[in-house]
Amino acid sequence: MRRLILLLTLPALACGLVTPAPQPTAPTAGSVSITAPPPTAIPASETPAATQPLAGPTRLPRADDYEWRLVVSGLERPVDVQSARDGTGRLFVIEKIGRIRIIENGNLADAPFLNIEDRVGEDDNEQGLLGLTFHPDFKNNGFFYVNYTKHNGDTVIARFTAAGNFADPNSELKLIGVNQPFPNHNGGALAFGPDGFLYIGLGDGGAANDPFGNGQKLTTFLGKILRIDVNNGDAYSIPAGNPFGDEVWAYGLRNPWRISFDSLSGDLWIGDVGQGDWEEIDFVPAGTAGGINFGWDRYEGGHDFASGPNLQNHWPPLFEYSHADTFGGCSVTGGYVYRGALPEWQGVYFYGDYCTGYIWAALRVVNGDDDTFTSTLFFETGALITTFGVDESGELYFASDGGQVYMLVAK
Ligand SMILES: [Ca+2]
Ligand SMILES: [Ca+2]
Repeated sequence: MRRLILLLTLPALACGLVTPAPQPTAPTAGSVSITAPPPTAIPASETPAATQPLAGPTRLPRADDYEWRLVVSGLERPVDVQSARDGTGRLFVIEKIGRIRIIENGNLADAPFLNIEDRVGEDDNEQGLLGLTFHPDFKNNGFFYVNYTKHNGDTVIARFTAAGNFADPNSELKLIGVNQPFPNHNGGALAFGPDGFLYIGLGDGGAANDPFGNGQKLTTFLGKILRIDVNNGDAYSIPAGNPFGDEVWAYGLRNPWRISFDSLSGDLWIGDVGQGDWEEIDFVPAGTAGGINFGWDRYEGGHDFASGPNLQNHWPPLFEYSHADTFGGCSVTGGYVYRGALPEWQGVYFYGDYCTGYIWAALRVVNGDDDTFTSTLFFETGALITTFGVDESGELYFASDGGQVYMLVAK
């Protein structure tokens, strides 16, 4: 049963212009000047009980007290930042051209962890090595998973095996291949859920207006989130609880550019890139059964898009923002729920926009089954935000298309 969610979306009330040093080289889309008004006053009428395991802060801190600190620069179009959660503290950054680089002790290692440039096609902006995640038992088995497009544009989901700071390109085991009708909307996100299954985000295949209706069509993997069991079967097996008896777990997505699970609650967060008007964040409470219809292309965000009868099973976005909004953007980058060392950020979901460099903080006030979510525009970075990431301590990062990785820190 889905929890009742009380949605309160505030306009941009608390915006901190936080300029990392050195400044990202990527141009800032738009010339919006944001001043920092007083801290957001979240209606804190509900005080979560101390026994609630998810209980966190009931209001956001002051943006001025935080900054995005440069960790490394010089990467070539980084698009994913991941931890192996193996106790080494390493961060792994994907370069779209087909490499994975290691950040260890704050330094970017010269030698790639993985180099598969020979098989990755990235002629189009949305093609390339696009997603990475590590097996929950990576420390013992060395398995990690990637999502990339081949030279012909088709998607591959594959497993590789690592040894130390190196993964043999010949260790590839292909799990799933997906034909791509157009160069764009390839998705890319990979994440292991609290159920131990691998979730795979795939876009609708591309062009515009979902010309083949892939989002709503259950006979294609395009426009879906797949769920597979990589611990059983030949390469993988279909989990018994999958709603349609195959790999498909959810549908109605346009281009889910980043999905993540809250490492404490197990809730699923999705950033689904819109077409011309609306960017959306979807939220699925832990334990929700598969078969969810996120609505594309009948809806873009919460708004009518393609003609046709209303979908009776539409799972609407938790948040959306408009391309027309001064404080909006044009391409959402889904992020993570913060579970690091700073108590004031516990349970806050961060997400951003590639075009404007804005970062929103979504506060969740826990109140039994009636949690309240409030999204507030919080940082103006000036960066082209391609992805967020968390390290094994739960600290938050983002990567810029200009080649940098930044970390959220208290000043
Ligand atoms: Ca495509
Ligand atoms: Ca949707």
